[in-house]
Amino acid sequence: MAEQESRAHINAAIIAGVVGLVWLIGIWIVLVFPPQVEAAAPGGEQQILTGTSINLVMQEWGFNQKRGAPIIEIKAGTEVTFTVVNQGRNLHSFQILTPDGEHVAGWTKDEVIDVGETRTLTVVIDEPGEYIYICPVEGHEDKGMKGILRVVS
Ligand SMILES: [Cu+2]
Repeated sequence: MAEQESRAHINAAIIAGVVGLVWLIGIWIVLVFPPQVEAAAPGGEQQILTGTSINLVMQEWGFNQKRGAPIIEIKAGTEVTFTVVNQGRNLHSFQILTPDGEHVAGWTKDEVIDVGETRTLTVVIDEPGEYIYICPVEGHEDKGMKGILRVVS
């Protein structure tokens, strides 16, 4: 009788152990191979946004995608409005810089966009060239919140 009981306990412990192990393996798989909720574009090509009205969704750690950012192509001397929404869990911000890192437009890391907040930024860039846009919050650029802004004549 006592032997049967302890056997039942051992079986319960083994089942609990197996269930726990399956959970851990599942969590490990999700962490190591995160599901691609929003791929950059079908076929993995770099997405390109154009026009005078550019919509950007910020999240960890990218613009409009899980990691990285689309290429934005706008016309020199033309008014372009960026609508930026923070759909992440962290504070983010949005800034346009020259290739040398000089501020062109947007907000600093101290002028963060709250979670759930939407902001618009209207710019006219006269000088054609390859600019960048980033989230200037500490470390976010390195995590993927950085994209190319092409200004074409
Ligand atoms: Cu950010």
